Formats: sequence, structure tokens, C-alpha cells
Amino acid sequence: MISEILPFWSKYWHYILITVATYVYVMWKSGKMKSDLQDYDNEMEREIPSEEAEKCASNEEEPALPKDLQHIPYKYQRPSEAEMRKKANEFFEIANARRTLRFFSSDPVPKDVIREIIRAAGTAPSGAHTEPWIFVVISDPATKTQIREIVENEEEINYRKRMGKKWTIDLQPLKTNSMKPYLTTAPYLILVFKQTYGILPNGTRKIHYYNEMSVSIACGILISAIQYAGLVTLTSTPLNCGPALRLLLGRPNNEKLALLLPVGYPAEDATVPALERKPLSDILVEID
Ligand code: IYR
Repeated sequence: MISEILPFWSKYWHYILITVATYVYVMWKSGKMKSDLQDYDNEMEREIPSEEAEKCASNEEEPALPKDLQHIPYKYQRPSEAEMRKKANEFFEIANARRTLRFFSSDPVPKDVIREIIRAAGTAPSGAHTEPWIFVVISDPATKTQIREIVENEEEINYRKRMGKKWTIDLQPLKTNSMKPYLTTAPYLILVFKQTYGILPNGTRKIHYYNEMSVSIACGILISAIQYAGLVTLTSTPLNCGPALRLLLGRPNNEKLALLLPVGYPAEDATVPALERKPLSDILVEID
């Protein structure tokens, strides 16, 4: 038997080898494609965790928005090109003047200004118009003190061990540390929470598509509105503080802290790092 196979092997070994190698390659490639597709699926799943999606949608046949939603004419007045250029440049100048501030004045700011700024943030587009955001505005000194305590305690651990050596070295030129006096000095703290799902009046869950992206856009509008109104802020994302702050403020567990922004006037002696922004040529690719 073996004597029959051996001559066959020695005569045709290269064909056999090519066949096996091709088979292995095809199997590997199809497996890779499958895992690429799975990555894509996972990406989608991150937006709608499957177990969340199952708990959602009380009535799968009913859309979340009214079935007979009217579509109305869009009111629009086209500006001249000159006007457009002027406006685009004016907005750039406003946006470019924005800086992240760490030194705040305690001077009071009218509350209605803060409300109007939040009204602007609430105009952000959102997945299927789910508006998955909630803005908690704090001016109460005792609550600000509690927030500062939570943040400074966590930040102390963050800087000491969670962030790691490279991260803390990268931050050294910005002169940040775990002490956050601005959390009690600034007249307002705005905490932006993203609702990872909604809760319908009957207690079932409503899917909040792209809630991360929707809230990020709202935060962009929020910081632009703060700047436009003539105030300053710091876009802080206190690591590991989300759950404690959520509980302190009595927010439900479908809400996750996205951003914590002290808002007010800059301190008289406020400084900012002398940073340069990338020129347009470094951030723009034009394909005409
Ligand atoms: N959250 C910390 C650390 C920090 C992280 C980054 I990335 C910064 O750009 C700045 C600070 C803090 O607020 O100090």
C-alpha cells in the first residue's frame, strides 16, 4: 500500500502542495472577510447593543415618530456669495477665538443666557430625531463643591495610575493636574448626559440611534454658543466620574455623562497655552 502511495506522492507532490496551499488561502481569505463583516456588524451593534434593542420597541410595527408626520415647505432665503463669504469668515473668527480655559472668574452670569445657549445645543440633529441629550445646569455652591470633590478624588487616581506615564507626560506642557478649582469658581457647571436609550410613557425602551454622535454634535453647538455669547468654558471629560456624578444628580441609569463644562467669564489673570492650530492645508483634502 505505502509503496503504491509513495511513487504517486513523489511524482505529483507539487500539484498536491499547490492544491492544499490554494485551499488554505481560500479558507483564510473567506474567514478574514467574515471577520471584517463582523467588525462592521459590531460597529453597528455598538450603536444599538443587541440586548438593548430587544428591550426596546414595544410595538415593532409602530414608528417612534407619528405615522402621519407632515412634511412642510422649508423656509429659506439664499444669501449672495459676498454675504456668504462675510458670514463664513465671521464665524471662523469667532470659532478661532475660542480657547479652553482653566481659570474662571466667579462673577455671576445671567441664567437666561445659559438657558438660551442650551436651547441652541438642543437644536442639534439626532438619529431619527430622538434628541438623546439632557443638560444639567448647576449653580448651587454646595452641589458644585460635591462635584469638585468627586472629580478631584478620581482625578488624583487618574493622574497617579490610571492614565499611565505617557499620558501624564503628554499633558505636562498643558500644566493640568488633579486640582480643579474652576469647578467651584465658575458660576455654572453644565453636565451633558447622553441617553443611551429613551423610556416611553409605558415604561418600554426607545432606541436612540447614533446617540454618541448626536450628543457630540450637540456639544459642538453648545461650546460654539458659549463662545458666541462671550463666555468661556472647558470641555472636560472626567475619567471614571460618570456614575458617581449621575447618582449625585439623581439622573437615571439610561444616562451617561458625556461632558462636564464649567461656564463663566475668564479670570482677569487667566492664561492659556500658546498653541497653534493646524493650517487649512493640513486638514483639508479637496477632490474636484
Ligand atoms: N481629565 C484630566 C486629564 C486631561 C486629559 C486630556 I486628553 C486633556 O487634554 C487635558 C486633561 C484633567 O482634566 O485634568
